[in-house]
Amino acid sequence: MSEKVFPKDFMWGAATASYQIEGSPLADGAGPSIWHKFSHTPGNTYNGDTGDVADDHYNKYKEDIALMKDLGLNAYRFSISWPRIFPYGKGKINEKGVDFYNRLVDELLKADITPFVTLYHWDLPAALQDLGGWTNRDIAYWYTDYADYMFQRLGDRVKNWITLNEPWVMAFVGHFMGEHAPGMKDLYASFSVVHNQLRAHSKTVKAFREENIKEGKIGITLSNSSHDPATNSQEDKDAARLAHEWTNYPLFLNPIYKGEYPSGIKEYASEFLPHNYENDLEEIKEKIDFVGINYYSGDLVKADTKSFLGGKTVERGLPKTEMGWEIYPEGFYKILKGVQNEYNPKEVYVTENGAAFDDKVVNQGVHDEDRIDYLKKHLEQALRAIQNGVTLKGYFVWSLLDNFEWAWGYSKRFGIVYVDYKTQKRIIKDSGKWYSQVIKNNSFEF
Ligand code: LGS
Repeated sequence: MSEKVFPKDFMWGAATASYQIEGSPLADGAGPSIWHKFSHTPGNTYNGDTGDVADDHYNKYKEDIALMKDLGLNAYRFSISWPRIFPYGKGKINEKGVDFYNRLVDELLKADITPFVTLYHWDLPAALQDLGGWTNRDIAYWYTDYADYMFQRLGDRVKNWITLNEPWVMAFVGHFMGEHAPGMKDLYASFSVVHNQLRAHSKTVKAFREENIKEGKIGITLSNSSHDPATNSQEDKDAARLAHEWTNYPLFLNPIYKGEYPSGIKEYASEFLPHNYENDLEEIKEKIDFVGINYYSGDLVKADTKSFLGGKTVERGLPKTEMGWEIYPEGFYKILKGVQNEYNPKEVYVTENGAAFDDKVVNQGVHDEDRIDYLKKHLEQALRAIQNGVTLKGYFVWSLLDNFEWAWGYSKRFGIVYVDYKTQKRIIKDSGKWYSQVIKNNSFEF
């Protein structure tokens, strides 16, 4: 029995992001973000959905913190909307935007909930996109100035900081696939975005150290899928390794911890990286305090010379979530263990893990057994990782609330709390009640 128990002081949280939950994107002097413009452009999101109202968290934050308290969360990961603070991305400050996050942080601390702040979860000030956004080298300075300003304003109370959320998604889904803001389709742009995000991240870590925030920690959150070879053939193994190095934590952690891009990038992507990128690697190599891992799914990779990167996904008949993503909990273990083995970070946090299912309200409740099963199987693997030497210190379920799922709009629900978008009523799903017991017992066996 006792081996099912999580370490004492384990952080149990839930995660959200500004544009996905806040609503009121232009309130109180905020400037538009690239997601505001992107979602307001016809054809970009399911049903033309936008973040104009979302969960109205901008007005309901107190009620939402009361919910967190009810659930027993001891940590909460949220993001700051950069254009609420700097409506034009740099220069003029919008004090009312700072006020919102001041109130939010104070309310969290009053509820004994530890804030984990993501400085950037994809809502770039639109004014900076007009200057080239993440493809412009100067963004490393714009971003660091913004981040440093937040350290000064919130650093007395916020001790845990995440520089970037899923820089791979920003770079490739936003600049190569065109499915996210800013909607570009340019592989060369994607690689400058990778590189400039790394530069921005490291400059910000340096600025953070200079601020000398008492007990302050800083890290980065990376997206991951478990890419496993379909057979033991060298071709399949190579294809899976390339997919891993191009899309998962190595793309960012290799430069951060080792000062070089992974071999699969050097071999196949040097021509896409910005000219003279090598000159920045020394500066990018900068110690961080923790690694944030997001994990949802896995896929089986088969060599295929006709496909990009020489591999394609093949079906293995596993059950899928409402997103069509495979449920593959063992992959979670592999990712966590891989990070520890390769970089030996001081601390690891699971900054996102969760699933969308087709939730329905029945007799005023939401009986989402499938989500409970998903979470349980993934927590099992998280515990296994801890027992095998991974320095995992906390777990944040995605998400606290159903919310604006980017290009999918409101059609996909990831919350442990259901949101009725017509009335803005919140209903704790059965998975929320279950998670609350997990937190209380510090174990998923009860
Ligand atoms: O809402 C986003 C969640 C939902 O699923 C959140 O804002 C992001 O940080 C994060 O990307 N999120 C997410 N990612 C799952 C990606 C899994 C891709 C699997 C593809 C298989 C075909």
